[in-house]
Amino acid sequence: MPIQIDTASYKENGFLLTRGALSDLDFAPLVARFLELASARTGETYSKIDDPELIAKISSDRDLEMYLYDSIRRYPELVEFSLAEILTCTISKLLGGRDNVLLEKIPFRIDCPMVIRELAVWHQDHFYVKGDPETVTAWIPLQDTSFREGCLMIMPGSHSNGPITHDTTILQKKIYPSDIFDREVRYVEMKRGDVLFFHGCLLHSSGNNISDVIRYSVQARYLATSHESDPGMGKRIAIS
Ligand SMILES: O=C(O)CCC(=O)C(=O)O
Repeated sequence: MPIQIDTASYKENGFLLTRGALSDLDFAPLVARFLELASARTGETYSKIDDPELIAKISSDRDLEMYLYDSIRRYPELVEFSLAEILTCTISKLLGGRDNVLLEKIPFRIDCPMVIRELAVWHQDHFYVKGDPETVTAWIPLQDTSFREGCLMIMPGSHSNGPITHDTTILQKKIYPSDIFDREVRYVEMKRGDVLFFHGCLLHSSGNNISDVIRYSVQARYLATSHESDPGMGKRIAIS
């Protein structure tokens, strides 16, 4: 079934939620790499990312969690996953042209149950990602992510004010804008295969993972080739 891409809604609301965009085949190489890394590091064999033993192992071993977070980026699967045709085609429509790049730095978040250490409090990506405010983030969960798993929260339409001041520090290193909390909040519950695209100035926040599974997610970022990006986001990978 072709995916509807409502660019007018994206412009107005600052986000687009595409249901069922990715299939198991899209996820398979990335998941296989993750399981291979986890198995090699622990000496155990895992065949799925929601294996309760794997969840327990990662949740109790911060070094393992950080190792997996860092290591997965050294392999090609994360970039290849982020170049899936459905993602790049949607990006072309949202950015209004085919000449776009993917930024090399692609976080693969591992949010363990009941851990808030890495919570991304309310922010605009532009504050951290810098570069062009029209940069689009594709937020992609690797499992169904409802309220319990800590689905992303967004403030629809909040991109329209452009970049705003982030003035308050919390959790040692996270900074949020303190005068935004009179806005409407939407919890974006997603199924595996859904993709949430959002504008660099859309206010959003992690939810708390109060489930008993790990909330794995990928954040890939794209922008027009003619627009600038911050060197901290790594190389610019042309989208063909
Ligand atoms: O996945 C999350 O919880 C937060 C991700 C995020 O804020 C981002 O990608 O900018």
